[in-house]
Amino acid sequence: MNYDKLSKEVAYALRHSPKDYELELDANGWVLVDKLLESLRRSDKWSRIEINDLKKMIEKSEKKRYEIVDDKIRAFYGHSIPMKIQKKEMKPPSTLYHGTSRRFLESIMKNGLVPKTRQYVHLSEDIHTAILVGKRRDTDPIVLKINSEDAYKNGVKFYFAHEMIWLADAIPYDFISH
Ligand code: HQG
Repeated sequence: MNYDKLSKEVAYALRHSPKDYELELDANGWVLVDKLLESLRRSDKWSRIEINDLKKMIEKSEKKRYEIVDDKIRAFYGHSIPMKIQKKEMKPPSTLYHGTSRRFLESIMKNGLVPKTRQYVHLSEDIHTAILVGKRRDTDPIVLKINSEDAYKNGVKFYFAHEMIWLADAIPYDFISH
């Protein structure tokens, strides 16, 4: 089984187009694993898919994108559906990082970091992850340093996705350096 392809398809189902898969996410983004499997099986590609394939997909991935707990599965981050997924508001580490394309810098300096098509701005705890995120769009990305301690003190809300990824509604440029 091609787990990368499966992961991409699951991203569509759990982050972007649950309706196309006849799925309804709950307030925290969870769906029943059985419902997801049922829906994936309608496509020839995944006609024999089982829960163990989803578990292997999660295990083999270099990125922590999904979790299965009991009979449910969810994406940790990345949602673009209109219904905003509720994330746990939390005090962030004092510094976070965001890797992005150099060509976006001018606009970010003017408007701060905004979620664009997703529900939240995505931030990393470590520089290495930020570089990988930035490299998706720029061979030589820029890593922005977020003074999350000051931002938090000044009322910017942060949300926990998982140990390495934090989310925020928007980050004004006052709290960003590069
Ligand atoms: C940029 C992937 C101009 C922002 C990744 C980013 C991550 C602005 C792009 C996760 C801007 C949005 C999320 C402004 C923000 N002006 N550009 N004011 N504010 N931007 O893909 O953070 O592999 O929605 O810098 O690895 O790149 O799918 O966000 O470049 O973890 O699991 O607008 O998605 O994870 O792009 O990536 P995205 P992102 P997966």
